[in-house]
Parts: sequence; structure tokens; C-alpha cells
Amino acid sequence: MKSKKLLNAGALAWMLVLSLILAACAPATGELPLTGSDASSAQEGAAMSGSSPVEVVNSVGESSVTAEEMLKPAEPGEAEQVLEDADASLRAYEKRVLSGENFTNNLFERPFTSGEMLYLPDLNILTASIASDELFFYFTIQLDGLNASSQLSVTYSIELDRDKDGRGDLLVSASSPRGEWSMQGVSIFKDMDLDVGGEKPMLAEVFQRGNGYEDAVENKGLAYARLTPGQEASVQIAISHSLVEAQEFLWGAWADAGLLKPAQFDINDAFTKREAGMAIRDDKDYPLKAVAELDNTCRKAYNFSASAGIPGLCISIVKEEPKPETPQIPGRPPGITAPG
Ligand SMILES: [Ca+2]
Ligand SMILES: [Ca+2]
Ligand SMILES: [Ca+2]
Ligand SMILES: [Ca+2]
Repeated sequence: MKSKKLLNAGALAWMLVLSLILAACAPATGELPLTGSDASSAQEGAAMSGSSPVEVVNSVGESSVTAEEMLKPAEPGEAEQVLEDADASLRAYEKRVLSGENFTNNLFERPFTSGEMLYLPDLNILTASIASDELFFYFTIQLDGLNASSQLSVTYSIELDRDKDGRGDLLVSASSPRGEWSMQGVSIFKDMDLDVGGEKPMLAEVFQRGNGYEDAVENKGLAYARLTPGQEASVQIAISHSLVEAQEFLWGAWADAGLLKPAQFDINDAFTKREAGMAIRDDKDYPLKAVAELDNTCRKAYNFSASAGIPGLCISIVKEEPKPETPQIPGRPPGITAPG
């Protein structure tokens, strides 16, 4: 019995050695760290066999961020310029405006419906301002109020004249801006064949009907829009420096209900005054007709001192400071003060 036990023990030891040799020669089936080309070939194999893919992390272990997301606008700083527009709300109850309308010079103040002249506060620009950082120019357009549905669901635009000749050459439009910076609804148009404004930019001309802004540029992170945080009836449009391609330019703002087409610029070339109508009641073309439900501003010169000759330029009116009142002695003519 003892010799049989010894024999069994010897056989067991031999079988153990044999199994170890076989295990060393056989291909590995356990989980081993994959490196270099092994990892990619394993990934390909997994994809081809339909099993779960290997997660790929880039060389520095960061999640992939597109170039567009990296160029998103930030919070604009303090306004560098503020432009004040005419305020149609002042005489809206009389269905007319007293100022801000100059059809000959392409200046409009018509936040009213055609014919009926019903006032639309979401189309009445009160102010527009510009700020900037290293990546974007930020334009803020302040409207008089929201629409009947408590929204801003029309189109707000910034028009730039980048070569300072009065002819607009870049139009960025934002339809129904959202709460966060977004490219959705933001359109970019250029005028490559220089026919915006016809022969005389900003001046009304009959039969000057070119293709206006004919070049729709794909918006790959070039322009964004949003509702201005914490402010009612205000929108912001951010235009990247790479789209503007200038540090000196003229800028102005538009609000329109979608009736405005990029091909119709300048508007006072696309329509005659009689066709367009007028918002000034004493004018023979009152009320508004084909050109209604829109507002625009004059243009500000950014980063340079503009000569007065550039069409569309805002004319700054120097307000006279009221003279300090001097106490008068009864019975004396004005200007003679009481003796000290
Ligand atoms: Ca205006
Ligand atoms: Ca206005
Ligand atoms: Ca013209
Ligand atoms: Ca054109």
C-alpha cells in the first residue's frame, strides 16, 4: 500500500510539471495591459467582431473639445460705445414718430405694422452698444419691450462697414435668440460684389437693384447670439475678430420682423419712398406700407475718428449745458445779481 501511495504522489508531481509547461506555451487568455500598436489592433478586432469597443483617450488624457467650442464668447465687459436711437414709443399712441425717419439716408424708425400702424415694442431699438475682448466684438441691442407673447422672436442684426466708405459689407442676423450663447438662428452675409447701396451707399436711388448681401457664410463659430442675462428686452450678438477682419469699422443695428431680405440692402434702393410708406404723419407717404415692422440706427465709428462725409455716420448733437441760474433781485433786469 505504501509503495502505491508513493507511485501516485510521483505521478501527480509529474502531471503538475507537465501542465505548467503546457500553460507557458499556450497563448495568453487573461487580461494584460495593451500598449501601442497592440491597443489599436485590439480595438480594430473588437470593432470587427462586434464586441464592446475600447475607449480611446487622446495622448494628454483630455476630453475632445471642438475648435468651435473653444472660441465661444465670454461675458462682455463694459461698453466702449453706446449709440442712442430715436424712440418711437413716445408718439406710438398717435401712430406716428417725430424723429428717426430719413428715407433719403436709409434711416428708419418704424416699429409699427403696415397700414394700421400698431406699435411693436420688440422692434423698437432704444440703444445699441459695443464691447470687445481678444476674440469677439459684443453688440448689445436694447429694445423697448417684449412682444405680446412676452418674447423676443424677431430678427436682430448688426451691419458693419469695414472699409469706411458708407457701404455696408457684413451683416450678422440673429433670429429668436436664446438664453445661452448659441449659433442657432445666427446668419452671416457678405457683399462680395460691392453692390449694397448701389452707386451711392445709404442714399436713395431709383432702379438700383443689385443682389445686396448675396454671400451666405457658413457659421463655424464665427458669430453667436443670446438674450442679455438679467435684462428684459435686450439681445447680444457676438462677432469674432476673425470674421470682422478689421479693428476699425462703422457699425449699426437693425431690428425687423423677418420682412427684410439680405438681397434688399440698401432698403431705400429696393423700394421707392411711395412704396415703402412713412411713419411721419405729415408726410404725403404716411402711413407705412411695404417697409414696415423694422427699425435701424445710424452708424458709429469704432476705433477711429470718422470724417463727417461717411454716409450713414451718426451725427453727434452736442447738448448745451444749461446755464447755472443766478439769483435775481426783483425789479432788476435779468443777468444782474444781488450785491454780495
Ligand atoms: Ca431708428
Ligand atoms: Ca428706435
Ligand atoms: Ca443707394
Ligand atoms: Ca452684392
